[in-house]
Formats: sequence, C-alpha cells, structure tokens
Amino acid sequence: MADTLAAQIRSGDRRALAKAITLVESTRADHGEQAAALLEAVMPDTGQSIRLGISGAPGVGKSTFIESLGNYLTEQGHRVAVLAVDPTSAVTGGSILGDKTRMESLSVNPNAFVRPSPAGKTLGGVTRRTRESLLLCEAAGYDVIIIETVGVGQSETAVSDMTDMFLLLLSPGGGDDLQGIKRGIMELADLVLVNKADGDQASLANQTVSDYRAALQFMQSRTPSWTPQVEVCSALHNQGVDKAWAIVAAFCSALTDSGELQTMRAQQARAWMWSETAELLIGDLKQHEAIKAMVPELERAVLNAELPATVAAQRLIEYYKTQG
Ligand SMILES: Nc1nc2c(ncn2[C@@H]2O[C@H](COP(=O)(O)OP(=O)(O)O)[C@@H](O)[C@H]2O)c(=O)[nH]1
Ligand SMILES: [Mg+2]
Repeated sequence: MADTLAAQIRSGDRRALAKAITLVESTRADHGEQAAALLEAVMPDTGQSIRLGISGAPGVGKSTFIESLGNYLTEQGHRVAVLAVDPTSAVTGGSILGDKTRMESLSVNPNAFVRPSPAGKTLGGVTRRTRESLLLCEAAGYDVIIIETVGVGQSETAVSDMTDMFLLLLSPGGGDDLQGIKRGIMELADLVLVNKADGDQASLANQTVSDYRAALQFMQSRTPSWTPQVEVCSALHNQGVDKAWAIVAAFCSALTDSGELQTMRAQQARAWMWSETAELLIGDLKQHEAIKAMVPELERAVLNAELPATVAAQRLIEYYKTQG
C-alpha cells in the first residue's frame, strides 16, 4: 500500500499526492501507521526543493504575492507547491489564511499544487502535518515549496524551523514606528518585501524600505553568509516579483556554498525528531486508562494551588513508568 502510493506520488500523480496528504493529516491510529510507512518510502526522494516561508499580517498581500510568484516560477519551468500553517485552524477551527483570495489562477495551474492549512487541535499538530506534507510534495517533484503563515502567534517560528528562507511581507508605512513591529519576526526575516508599492502608495513604500534597511543594520542576521535584504514589490501588478526570486536564488546559493543550508536542515530534522518524540510520548501517556483516572484529582489539586504543577507532573511520569 505505502509502496504503491509512493510510486504514484513519484510519478507526479496529483490525486495520489492529495490522498497522501489527507493520510498524514488524519488522526486515526491506523492512518498514522500507513502515513509513517509512506514517509519512509518517499524519504530518498525528498530534500531537493527550495523551502520558502512567507509571513505577513492579514491583508498585506500574501496570497496575491504567492500567486504572482507561483505563476512566474511555473513559467520558468519550476513546479510549485503551496502549503499553509494557520494558527487559527488550531484554535477556532476557522481560518485566517483561507480568506477571499484563494489563489484562483495558481490553483488551476497544472504545475502548481495549492493545499490549505490542515485543521488541528494544537499549533504543534498543524505544524507537524505541514512538515510531512512538505516531504510528500518534494517526493512528487515540486522544486519550490512555499509555506504561508500569518503574522500572529508562534507560527512564524514554527515555519522558520521547517524552511530554508523566511520572507516577510509588509505594507507601506509604519517605517517610522519600528518599535511597533514585532522585533522577533523581523529577526527571522532573510528578505523583507514592502508590498503594494504602486499608485499613490509607491513613494511611501520606498520610504518604508529605507527605514527598514536602516533598522535592519542594528539586527543580528541569522547566518554569517547572508545579510537580510529589503525591497519593494507590487504583487498585484507583478512588479518586483522577479527581483524577489533572484534574491531567493542568491540566498540559496550563498548558504549552499557555505555548507550552512545542509547544516541547518540537519539541525531542523534533529529538532523535529525530539518534538515528535515529545508529542508521541504525551499522546501515549494521555491514553493510559490508569493515568486518565489519576488526572482529575491531580488537576483539581493544581487548580486549587494545593499541589505544585511540577510535583503533579512528576507523579504522572512516575506512575507512567511503572505501567510499562
Ligand atoms: N494596490 C495593491 N493591492 C494589493 C497588492 N497586493 C495585494 N493587494 C490587495 O490587498 C488585499 C489583500 O490581499 P491578500 O493577498 O488577500 O492578502 P493576505 O491576507 O495577506 O493573503 C486584496 O484586496 C489585494 O487585491 C499590491 O501589490 N498592490
Ligand atoms: Mg491570504
């Protein structure tokens, strides 16, 4: 079963890819085993893409930009997959990213594959499935994988931890209010694009670029072989998108030449292993009948400040260890 599906994915069968992603997104235990076998089968065919994270506040133009970039790239002969990590799908089941702009032309582009964010109970769960989907897309021959997330919560860090390069979209203005931006997100960015540099916003956009360039000088860059760049673009009018891509390509070759790309991916994979281990352990622990029976009393004691949380956690673990 895993081998057949893996072969179909490798042959570029989009329906097989969609089916495989549905499998990794499933929470059923038997699906989990099939997904694991499938991922192991496709592993040799992964790793050859450029993994690009894109973030920005709602309305800044992420969907428009990804559509523009995606269509540009397919014209250049690339195959592009777009995945999303939407923190709201974990909290409310709703979606910030699944908004009015649905990348209509990219969705029907035969050399593109667009997949919305999986719903999940935790950001960690959503993130894990997106990582696995990324590997499946690579096995299917997509050589540019774009992972979109929205500028709220911890999802930027999660996306940055699974991609090679992180791109931040901003709107014109706000450049003189740099304290107002989340500095942490700026620090993740390898490329900042001030979008909507068109019409009467064009000069404001250029001013914003100057402000951010000045601000970035005082920030530490993520890697020794790359200095973060700031540029304007107009996703709506397809302006600056080719230049943005040239910067992505320059970033990738700089980090490939220095060996940092390989090191970074290896470290990402190791960190992923440990977060998976933690998730699996806690999932297993919570399923134990005897543990389940202990939880209400422990939680009650913690809620009423009768027992330190650390002690409650230690008791759970001690008991879990005796359960074999
Ligand atoms: N003028 C202008 N409007 C844009 C540009 N890019 C996006 N928009 C508009 O901004 C709005 C939000 O864009 P969207 O791509 O949905 O933003 P997202 O929420 O970040 O995905 C839409 O009405 C777009 O047409 C741009 O480059 N210039
Ligand atoms: Mg959008």
